[in-house]
Amino acid sequence: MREGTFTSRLHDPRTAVVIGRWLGAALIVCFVTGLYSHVLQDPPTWLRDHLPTRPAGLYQFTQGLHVGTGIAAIPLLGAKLWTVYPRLFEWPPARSVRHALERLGILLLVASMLLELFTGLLNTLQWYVWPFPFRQTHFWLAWIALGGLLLHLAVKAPEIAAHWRRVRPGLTERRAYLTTVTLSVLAVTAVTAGQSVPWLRRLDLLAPRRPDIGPQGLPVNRTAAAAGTAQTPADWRLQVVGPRPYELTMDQLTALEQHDSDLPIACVEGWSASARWTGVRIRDLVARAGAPSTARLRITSLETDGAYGVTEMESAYARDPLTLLALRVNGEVLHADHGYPARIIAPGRPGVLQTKWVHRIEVIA
Ligand SMILES: Nc1nc2c(c(=O)[nH]1)N[C@H]1C(S)=C(S)[C@@H](COP(=O)(O)O)O[C@H]1N2
Ligand SMILES: [Mo]
Repeated sequence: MREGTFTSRLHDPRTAVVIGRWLGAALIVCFVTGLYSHVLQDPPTWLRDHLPTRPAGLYQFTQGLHVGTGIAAIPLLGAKLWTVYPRLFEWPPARSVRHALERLGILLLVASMLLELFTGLLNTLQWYVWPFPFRQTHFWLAWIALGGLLLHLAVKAPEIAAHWRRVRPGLTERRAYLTTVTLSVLAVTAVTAGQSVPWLRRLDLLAPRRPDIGPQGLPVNRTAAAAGTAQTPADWRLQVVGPRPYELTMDQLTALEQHDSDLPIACVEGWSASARWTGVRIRDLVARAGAPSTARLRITSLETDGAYGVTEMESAYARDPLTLLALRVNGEVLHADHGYPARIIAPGRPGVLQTKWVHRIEVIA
């Protein structure tokens, strides 16, 4: 390193450790909640029967944390990089094989972390500027970043241990710097958390959704116009396919026993909103088709070319008394954008699986 180039006393290990702790904590929470979201959307066979349906708002909570910690990690990563960046200009670039590997690890860590936070942020803004599928990319980058992080922690363990405790007197400028970083984290959190925390919604300036704005007071990701489902075919029937298949008209559906469920829609993008849904229990529809309560279901929408037109529902959700084929929301017939004539609403599930414009329910196991 060229001496005297980087004069701030804050390019020091203690500052790096203090910020690293917060960044590390945010990333671990973000990773675990992200993994949870991934598993709910795409459960491996052995986990299918163990997905939790309670508490009903669990996914709303974990996904709120996922997006919240991811957003908080952005200023923290910036602060961390600023603290350590003089070391990125170390000269000569490698003193030994071990040193070269260590630096390669850092490169991988920083690159995967930046990409991961960047793709996540753009996804919350529904801005898909990349040609590759978001979820798989985000998922694999997370593992690469985790590997890089663990390697980094192992390599730096002695230094981390040496600077873990505060030495008095601390640097005044460090305290000022850390206060600034804390305030930035609080600020970005405060102006986005309103997308899922109702009492913060007036501050919700940066997040793309507010939980109370949209038809019937609920946000919409994909409108009926975009999905090509604004006009319901005149001959619409709910088809239920099982051992004893049958069809129901809307009048027949509304004549069945109706139930209320107070459940949130919790979008993977971080926003969530609760509502009172009214409709027929999925388990009643399934039983009527002669299927057992262990049935897994395939739900098909009138929407034919979207990524979420066909979804699968594990048996734990299908037999849950809160899981409905909803016909109404907050006392009104569903708006086209919320899935008229009928939509799925189930406890503890990601929003993408709460299929709208339902026209077929099929027992698949
Ligand atoms: N058929 C269909 N259902 C769908 C979607 C979709 O694109 N097509 N979007 C899902 C997503 S991503 C979310 S978050 C919820 C949003 O429901 P809302 O628009 O009623 O708030 O609907 C889900 N159901
Ligand atoms: Mo969503």
